[in-house]
Parts: sequence; structure tokens; C-alpha cells
Amino acid sequence: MSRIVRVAGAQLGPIERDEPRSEVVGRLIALLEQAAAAGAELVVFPELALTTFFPRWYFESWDDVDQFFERSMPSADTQALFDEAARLEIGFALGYAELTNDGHRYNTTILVERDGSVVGRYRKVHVPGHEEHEPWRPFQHLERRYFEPGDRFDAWRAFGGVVGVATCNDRRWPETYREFGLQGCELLLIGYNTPIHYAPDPSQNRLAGFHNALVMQSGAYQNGMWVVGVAKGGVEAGVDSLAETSIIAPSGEIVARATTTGDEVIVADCDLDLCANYKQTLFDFDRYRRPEVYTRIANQRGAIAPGETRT
Ligand code: CDT
Repeated sequence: MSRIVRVAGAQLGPIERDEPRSEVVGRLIALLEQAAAAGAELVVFPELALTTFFPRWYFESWDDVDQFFERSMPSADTQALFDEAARLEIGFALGYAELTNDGHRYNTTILVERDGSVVGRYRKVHVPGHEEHEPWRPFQHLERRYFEPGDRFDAWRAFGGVVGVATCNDRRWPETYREFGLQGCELLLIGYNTPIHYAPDPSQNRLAGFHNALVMQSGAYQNGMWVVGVAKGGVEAGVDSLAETSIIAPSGEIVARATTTGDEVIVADCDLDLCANYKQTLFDFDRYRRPEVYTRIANQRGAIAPGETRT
């Protein structure tokens, strides 16, 4: 039986701070319908797809922060998206800010199957940026103030294969892909919001697109998996963010890529059986990996140079 999953990346252009959730959900539904009309079975939306990228602002009051969070999923505003997806028998991954009943805040993505059932929720593990207001920056990146980190990478059986979800900064860390690779993951879905200006080292600005492609293509190839990277791009509240939504094959090749910085659907037929070409040859983990030699990977956080000690 063929295991070709037609996957759509639903890139979003900017969402301004005062754009109501209902209007954003209308945009998501339009993209979903476009993806379904193209025959897609799964549509991937970006990180924090329901609001503007609010960590760019410092808020004194948690009440101001919490307006960007969802207390349930589906929520009253997003129910229409869930209903339309179920009607069209198309699954989706949707990034949003999650506020739990016991007061925890996460940068979360929910994965929903074609029949409307919830496959799972992923909470971003690598939370970038800073905790305190840093007025020297042209804009803030306060994810570390507003989100706690998630604590697990779980792959799920869904869409006829093994599927994982990661979020934005996670894609820069090889550990992310390997954690999923070690679960036999065949399709990794990654939403992102990536400001092109990187205040701690602006020399990296011109390389934003290169680094985005570099990490996702390497992760795909080195783990024999499809990677779908989906942006919220364009100039949002005056901040230019990378677009370049891409679908990457287990060979590491980009097979579909957005050509705009706005709302746009890209589609590719992802043959999950292609993963075996890499997983069973060059990257046959069981045969070639040497976990007994990789002792530092799971036990040490920062680098320790020869001659240095850490207490
Ligand atoms: N959303 C997110 O994780 N963005 C980061 C920006 C760089 S860190 C300030 C990223 O890795 O794309």
C-alpha cells in the first residue's frame, strides 16, 4: 500500500496586534480550504498562528500577556477551523499559546487527524530569547519570560506513518531531529516565527534564510525524514520575519518552497517509504550509531574545554 501523504504548508503573512482571532481563523480556514482543494491530507500552520508574535513586547501585567493565550483548544474562536477540517477530512497542525487550568504557559502545537481526533500536543522544548526587558534591543524576544519549556519529544503514529512536531528554535538543534529520528519519525512538522534582525549579533541577519534551510535540510537528511517548515513571515508590527516555508525530502532536498512573504499554501507529495532509503543505509542507526561514545550529549549542557572544570 502506498504511503504517500500530500502535505500542505500554510504560510501566514503578518498578523497585527489588533487583528481579532475570528479574522485570523478566517484566514486559516481559507488556507485550509485551498490545501484541501489541492488534495492535501494534512496542513501545517506556523508557530503562534492565532496572534501576532507578542514576545516582541515587554508587558508589565500578566493580564496583558494572557490575552494572547488560549485556555482551551478548540476554543470558541477556533471551533470553526476544527469543524471545517473535519468536514473536509483534512488533518492539521496548529501552533498557539497555551494557558493551562493550573496556570502554566507553553508555546504549543496541536496535531489533529483527518477524522478530527486529536493526535497529540507538543510544547516547545528550546525556548529562545531572554527573560527580562532589554530596552537596548529594537524589539524584544521575551519567549523565556512568557513560556515555560516543554519536557518531551514524542512522535505519534498518524497519517499512515510516524509523525513528530517541533517548534521554531527547536529546528536549530540537532538533538531535536535525533530525538525524533530515534523514534523512527518519518514526517516532522515545524512552525516558526523568525525575526530577520538578530540583536545579539546582527552579522547573522543576512544569513537568516541560509541558516533556516541549512538546519532543516541537515535534520531531514541525517535522520531520513520529511521536514515541513512553515513560517509566519513578512513585516509584522514593523518587524521583518523570514518566510521561505519549505517542504524537505529525506534526501535533504527542498521539494516545495513559498515564493511570497504572505498567506500562501505550498504542497508536496511526501512518500514516507522514501525515508527507508536513508534510515536503512547510510543512517542505519542500529548498525552505525555509537551511543556508548556519546556520553556528553545527554549528560552535559554547556561546553567544557580541555583543562576546564565545572562544579
Ligand atoms: N520563535 C523563535 O523561536 N524564533 C527564534 C528567533 C531567534 S532567537 C531570538 C528562531 O530560532 O528562529
